[in-house]
Amino acid sequence: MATKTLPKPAAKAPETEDKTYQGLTRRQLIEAYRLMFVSRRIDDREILLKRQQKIFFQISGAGHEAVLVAAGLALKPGYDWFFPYYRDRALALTLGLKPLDMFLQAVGAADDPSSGGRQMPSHWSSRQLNIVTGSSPTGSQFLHAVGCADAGRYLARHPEAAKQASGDYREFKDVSFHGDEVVYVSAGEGTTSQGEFWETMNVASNLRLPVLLLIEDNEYAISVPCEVQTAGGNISRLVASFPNFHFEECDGTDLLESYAAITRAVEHIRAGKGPAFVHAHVVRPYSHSLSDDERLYRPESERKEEVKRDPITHLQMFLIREGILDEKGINELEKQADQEVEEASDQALEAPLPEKDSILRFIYSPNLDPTSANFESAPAPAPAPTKPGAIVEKTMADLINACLKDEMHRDPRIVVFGEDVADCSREQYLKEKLVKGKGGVFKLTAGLQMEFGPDRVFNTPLAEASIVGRSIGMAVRGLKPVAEIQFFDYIWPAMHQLRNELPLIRWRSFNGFSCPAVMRVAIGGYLTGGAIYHSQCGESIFTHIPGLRVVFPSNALDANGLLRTAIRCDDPVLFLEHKRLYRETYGRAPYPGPEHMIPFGKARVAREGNSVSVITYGAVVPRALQAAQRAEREHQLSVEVLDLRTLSPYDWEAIARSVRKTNRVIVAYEDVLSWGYGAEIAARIADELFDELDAPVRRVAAMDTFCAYQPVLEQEILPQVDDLYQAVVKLAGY
Ligand SMILES: Cc1ncc(C[n+]2csc(CCOP(=O)(O)OP(=O)(O)O)c2C)c(N)n1
Repeated sequence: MATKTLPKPAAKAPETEDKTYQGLTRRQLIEAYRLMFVSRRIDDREILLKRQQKIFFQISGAGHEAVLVAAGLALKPGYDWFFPYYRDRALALTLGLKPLDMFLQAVGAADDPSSGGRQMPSHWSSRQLNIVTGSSPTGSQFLHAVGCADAGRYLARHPEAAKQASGDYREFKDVSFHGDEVVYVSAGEGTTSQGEFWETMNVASNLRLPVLLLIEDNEYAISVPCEVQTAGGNISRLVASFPNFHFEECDGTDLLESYAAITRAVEHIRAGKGPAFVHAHVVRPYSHSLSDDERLYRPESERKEEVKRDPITHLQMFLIREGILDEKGINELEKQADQEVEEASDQALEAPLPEKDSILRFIYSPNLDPTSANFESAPAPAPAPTKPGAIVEKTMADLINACLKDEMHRDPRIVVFGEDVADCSREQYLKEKLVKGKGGVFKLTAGLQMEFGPDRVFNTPLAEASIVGRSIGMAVRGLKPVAEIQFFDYIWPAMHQLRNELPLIRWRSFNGFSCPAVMRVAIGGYLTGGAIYHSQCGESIFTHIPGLRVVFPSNALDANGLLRTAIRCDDPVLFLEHKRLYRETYGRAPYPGPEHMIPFGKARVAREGNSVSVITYGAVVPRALQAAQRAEREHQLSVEVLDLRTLSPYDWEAIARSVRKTNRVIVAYEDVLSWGYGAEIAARIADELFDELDAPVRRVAAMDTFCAYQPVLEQEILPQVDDLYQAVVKLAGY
């Protein structure tokens, strides 16, 4: 808590000096009042600055101060973990952020400690205080809190995982845990309408996670009142049947009532009994934000009623009534606070702005470059232990599984989870040898639970957002989640987490936090019957996101080496595994040993040639190779096939080298033609290699429709060997 020279409590008889109120001393109450008052004054000052156009956005914490100071007093900064939302100014102050920190963010200064001028005001972040960088979407923070709590529990059970290690991401991830820490997460009552809230309640309840959910209910979500958001108009009534929770509903404008409620909640959590839910009724005296005018939807009478419930007036009257501060003391305190706020705001207005050349900093790890030679390690095939002397060719599925196994032995921070990834959730069946175990719908994780136990390999509820959201919380905390999305076709419920959270954590916190999680995703078609919802590609949607590495191997050896790089690197990775390639005869390879790594951004020349280049990846690679053979056989054409292997980053040097050699190029991909991954590559070739071209850049891809069930239709829709062959021959003759 911030220390200040506070006005002394008013003189009282000695026995009342020691009196406490719900456990808070008179001195603490004065400090609480000061923090609430400073919080309000920062809002007032920001509003002024916004009107003077010296800052560019304002959202206030007005009316929420009491419950937030109470939460700050009941919890421990730098020990507990915090996933606050934009109204939590008074909490952030109580935990130790300074008014200057807040104004620096409001003006967008280079020294804004939360984001280096990148985020709007009220998006708190502090590595030192364990306040984890927040975003603007409502509710996505809930699942991060779950993941953070998962990680705390895991670390308490596996303390060896916290050890520093060199040579991979662990070198740059300090891990701390205490065993009884609380993970705080908050939101407004409107945000409880989000699915991610319910996913959070479900998991936190079921796993008895140490999460404190604070719902700050000011009855409005911008202009939408709570009875429209919430069936029955009261969220406490709806959630009451979740098991293992401790529930509190309190007047969040009353500091003491709030403190008592939160203290009881925290006791429940620290005792390991499960999560807690505190529903605090607060007020919102300043409209939703400065972009909103609540007079448009709230009558004067309602707003006047609300004024009577102002938490600051409430506490001020209490302090006077109890003889804790007299009017003089209040005036002195407020004067000091005003001065502090004014000085901080003046200082921030003078602060240097971020340099324009800093824009690209911290999109990726500044410490570990996965395109570097550090991530290059040749395969060292070894005879399989079961068949001494014999080098056995393995499928892509085998070698992904082998990589997971080897890496889990090497790094105790790795946890593997998703839908159906465990061998068997009802462990006794495995122990009694009643079942063999499943290990993934494609069996990629088979045997991992049996080898590493259910703490490290487990099934999750059928909820993709929560798989990615929990991964984020775990990775922020220092674990290495290697989660699975069962089918690319069902990645969309997690899109918010994948687009607005996972790849942004480092950039938006100016390297305060990082999130090097790996998401393995089964992708693609050519399945004969896969149809619309088991055949999708869509990689370009993800390569369009800065901060995310996107990998798409075409064969077993590459899958093994690239997955190892993905796991050891310090950035978030989307690892796309083509279902059709999992068990193909094409691209099998011997087990390459436990150290094989391939750097990102290094393409592979799958076939040398000098007539036409086919730039491709994934399941189109074997098809392009077949087309190339036929073109050679029938037309004596020498076709080069370049397998990109990673899509973001991609190997521009290799593309340029190939185009300079052949002067004719096709970009081929399985996804629909228009707006696909090849559009960017084709555009860049046209832009930077125009003088090298003897023919237009061509694309071969799927038809601009969905993948149909009937094989005759599927065959027509997806790009086939014949399409590639025809395109090669035509382009060669151009
Ligand atoms: C996912 C998402 N949808 C919409 C918005 C726009 N928005 C910002 S705040 C807000 C209302 C939130 O209301 P509530 O959760 O009750 O919190 P309050 O602002 O009232 O404290 C909305 C709709 C957003 N930020 N994120």
